[in-house]
Amino acid sequence: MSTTDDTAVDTAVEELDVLLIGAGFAGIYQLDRLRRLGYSVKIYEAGADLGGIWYWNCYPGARVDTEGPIYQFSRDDLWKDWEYSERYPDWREVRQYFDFLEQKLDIKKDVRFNTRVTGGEFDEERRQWVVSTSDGRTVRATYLVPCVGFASKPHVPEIAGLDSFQGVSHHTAWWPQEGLDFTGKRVAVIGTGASGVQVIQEAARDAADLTVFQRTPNLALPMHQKKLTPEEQDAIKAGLPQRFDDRTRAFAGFDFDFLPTNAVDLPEDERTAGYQKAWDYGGFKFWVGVYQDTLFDPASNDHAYAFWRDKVRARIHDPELADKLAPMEAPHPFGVKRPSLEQNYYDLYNQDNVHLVDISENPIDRVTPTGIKTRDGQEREFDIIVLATGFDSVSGGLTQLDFRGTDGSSLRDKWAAGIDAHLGMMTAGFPNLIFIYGPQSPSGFCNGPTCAEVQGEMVIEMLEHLRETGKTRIEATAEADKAWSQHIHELVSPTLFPLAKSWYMGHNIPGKTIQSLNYPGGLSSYRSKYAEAKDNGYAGFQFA
Ligand code: N01
Repeated sequence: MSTTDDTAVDTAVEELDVLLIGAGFAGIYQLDRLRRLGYSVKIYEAGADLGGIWYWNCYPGARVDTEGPIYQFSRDDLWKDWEYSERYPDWREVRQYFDFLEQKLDIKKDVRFNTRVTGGEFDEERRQWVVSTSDGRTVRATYLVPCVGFASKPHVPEIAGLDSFQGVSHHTAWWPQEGLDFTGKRVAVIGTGASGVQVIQEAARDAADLTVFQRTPNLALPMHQKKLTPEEQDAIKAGLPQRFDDRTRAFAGFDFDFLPTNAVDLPEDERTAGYQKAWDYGGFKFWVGVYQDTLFDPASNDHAYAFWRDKVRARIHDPELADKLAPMEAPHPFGVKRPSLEQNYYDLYNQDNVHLVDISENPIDRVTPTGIKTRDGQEREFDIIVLATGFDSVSGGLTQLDFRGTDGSSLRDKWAAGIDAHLGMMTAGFPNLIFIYGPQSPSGFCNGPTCAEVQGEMVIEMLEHLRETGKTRIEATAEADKAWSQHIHELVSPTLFPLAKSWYMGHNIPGKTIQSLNYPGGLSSYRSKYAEAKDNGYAGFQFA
């Protein structure tokens, strides 16, 4: 092709039925389904490969906190030919799964990589989103479906002097694709969320010296990681159809749910036996697979915390360290800030090369060219600073894009004082903009592949409904948005979630409105609410 032809192709305005943003689980699911249904559809993806979050989060130790077998699509032609080698696969193996998806589904031919969507406005006359990209492209699409996940806007806190550091510093979600070796280095990790715990486990093994800057202890749970034997793989395969079915109903999109019993109603030995069983199973079973009153009743929650604390403290030799990592008094109710899964997280603090700085008592004063200085005047020197400081979660991936609605104002401005989004899928003033994993949907409370399918099917049904009825415009009503927010408020109010400062409620971003960013009623209830709206002619949506 000649240079002239290339230019002609590059500057042409692409017109699509559906533009998807992001080539993670949700985007890939939509692309495959919509293509088969005859829609003209493409994914625009900022990264250079498939994987979404797994493209960006390639920090040492990055690993799925969901059991591998249910961290995949449930379609027969996909799961029958795939298996992860470990119970909880790492990022490399998840990337191999995306390569497998490519072989099976031929996705990449309809993905424009290295293309970051920057914003878009709705052209009312032509009923199209006019979307722009950072490389100056314009694309028109009748429907715009961001599949940007709940963690696509990394959060770097304002720490004085951060730019002056002369060593190497990366946020976990902007990790260099070529990797970074901790061997023999002096490493600092700021943050002890899921990313922090994972990177700390690697750095403790490889670094000459590791210092963890902890503001809030992570109430992490045992992963019970293992390599899967061929016999175990066979047994897993035999049980998968049932597990896929179960995951569409369980609270968090896993294949287990809360026990239908209140911890407070049980005699102590029975209650403890229940905790022990969940603990021995491993993973999130001790969280969203224990007693149903755990996240509601402070007395029940205290029992869970005490069980967790005693298990963890037994692994830490130094009592002062134990008080920091697993205090006698819970730092916040158990399970209302996301617990991580850990392998040797508490044991590693017994190593001589690992140090903990409690920045709730002794905050970071500033980063210097050679290290980190704390309020007490002490300066520690580092070669590498890892920012495991999280994300502007759930809504940030959308509000960082400059979407302009029918009155010209931005989604960011509309949601500045609080998010209202009917079914967590659409919001008034922004017709034909439909979110997957959006705020006020199960989003960060839902296993990714489960919601890519469950919510993905809802979007497809809506698009099919539009096509069948000859309509080309759908918009949530302002009343439905408000009613949905009210519903979420009523669901979250009796829980213990508002008692912790977490990204679930928007606490981690200075100035963000405090509200439940995820739908807190569980996936089953969410599906019922959607079905109710659908059965009532898509109540809360206007069509034209
Ligand atoms: O982020 P986080 P994350 N000064 O917000 C601290 C998913 N995920 O990237 O707790 C000092 O949880 C902050 O302290 P505090 C998963 O859903 C999944 O770890 O606010 N510290 C906290 O310790 C997860 O929940 C997987 O007091 C500051 C940490 O930084 C979500 O992504 C892997 C600070 C941030 O923790 C986010 O996890 C990784 C400041 N100014 C992530 N600001 C897998 O399943 C923040 N912190 C594989």
